[in-house]
Amino acid sequence: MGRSTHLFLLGLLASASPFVSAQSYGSLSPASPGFSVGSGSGSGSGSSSGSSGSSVAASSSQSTIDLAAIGLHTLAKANGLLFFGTATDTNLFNDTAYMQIVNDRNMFGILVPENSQKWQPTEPTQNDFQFANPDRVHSVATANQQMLRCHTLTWFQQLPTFVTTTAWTRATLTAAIQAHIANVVGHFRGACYSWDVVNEALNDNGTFRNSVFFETLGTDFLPISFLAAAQADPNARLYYNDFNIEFDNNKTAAALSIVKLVRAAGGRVDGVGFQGHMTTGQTPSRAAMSAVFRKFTALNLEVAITELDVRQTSLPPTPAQEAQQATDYVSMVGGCLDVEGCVGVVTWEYTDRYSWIPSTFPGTGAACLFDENLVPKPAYTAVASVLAAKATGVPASATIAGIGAGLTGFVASSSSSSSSVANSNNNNGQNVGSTVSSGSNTKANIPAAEFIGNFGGSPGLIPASSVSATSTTNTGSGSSSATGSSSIGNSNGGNSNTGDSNGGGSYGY
Ligand code: 9MR
Repeated sequence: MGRSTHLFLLGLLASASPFVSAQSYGSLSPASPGFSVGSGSGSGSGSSSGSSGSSVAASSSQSTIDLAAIGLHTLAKANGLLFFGTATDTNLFNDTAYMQIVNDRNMFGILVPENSQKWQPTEPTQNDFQFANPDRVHSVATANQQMLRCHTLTWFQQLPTFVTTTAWTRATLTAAIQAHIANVVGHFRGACYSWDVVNEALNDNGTFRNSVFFETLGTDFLPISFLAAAQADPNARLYYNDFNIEFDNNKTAAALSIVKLVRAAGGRVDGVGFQGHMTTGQTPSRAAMSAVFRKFTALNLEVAITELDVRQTSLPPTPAQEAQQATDYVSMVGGCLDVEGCVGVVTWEYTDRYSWIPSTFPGTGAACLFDENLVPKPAYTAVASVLAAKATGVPASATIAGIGAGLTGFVASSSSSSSSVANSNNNNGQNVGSTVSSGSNTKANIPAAEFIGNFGGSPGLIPASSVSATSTTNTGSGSSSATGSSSIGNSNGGNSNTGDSNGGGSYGY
């Protein structure tokens, strides 16, 4: 029996309400053809356009499903995943349209500070710790009842000058790592679902990267870091996180060796993060991806996709390129869905407006699920669709019109002009305004009851029963992450400097 999907769906049935309350975003609506997904129960369902704040009635056994309204996190939860999330940071918090989507826990159930928890911003000079910015990210997550993935501790980039210039000995660098981790992890104790303890320790050929850590300590910097993190927060899941380990190559094998190495030294590693910085047309198949994940879960590890984006190699993308991107996103997310022990997916910014890709790889980009106008792309619909299909158990027999081959799980039919009315309430007590989605909608047959009620509860909290059987000793730890029970305050200045002063690093992906 896979995950807790069936129990979860039973729970949804039990809490069913007569309405599917949908929300949407102004920027999502008319400009996103094929976006809303309605059921085969007839065009009347949910088509009362223009009535502000109304709900979409489930008038028969099936109802209109708006994949934007349901949101990726809610769909992921329906599959037994713990989260679908995004990176974000304080330098973007004054973009209200952008934040409206970040703040939607149906869309994103976990946030990751894109830069502000890194070593340079948190300890710019030795023993001087600065937490105002990451505290603000945590406060936003707490207010939204979202979890927090914490990122990152021992990494060769975004280091303060004192780390890169001090003439370290083994003893002094060990002490510096331990002090950094004790303070940073200690500050966020109880707030983090997981920590990326060591990030990107490997070269692409699988050898160790020549960082100040490796040069001074050899591989000992790995167990030193994991032991310090375990001591500072016994309940946070501790991850090794890297890119280009998705292809089952030497680097993949080296990542597995890192887990064994740390454990042999008495350290605790709970998970491996697959960053998932992919390129269109160069992404493993869903089956290949799940096979790689299983190599890790076989070691009693959880895995997650931690920084997903799929970049286009030429811009602007053609419809064919967008279809390829949709397929690639589905390979990644589907690969996770197919593996018990893959706990969730995080995108590295959800919109092209703020993606790191174009400045690092000029001429490439358009890598996110939403474009720079915050309009969801075919890749969004594809990911939402594959999550919906898996959750409902609809036979994987059809493709979604307009998105391309490779998407299964729906009985697709096109409808020319149906529109869905979005509710003005995001089920978190927050008024998010009402919009009307219209245009050429893709239709799908989705049993309504399996989604009804999914808006209730606390998607940002981790029920102990949802924690994968393959994860290690920390069951239930995440439940404290969204409750705001830690000592982290909410009063920070408006400083928008996330410490992102070291960008455009010298390594490639
Ligand atoms: O997205 C981050 C970007 O804003 C920073 O300039 C960059 C600095 O190196 O780091 C980016 O995030 C990286 C993440 O922390 C680790 N994996 C690779 C990500 C993209 O470079």
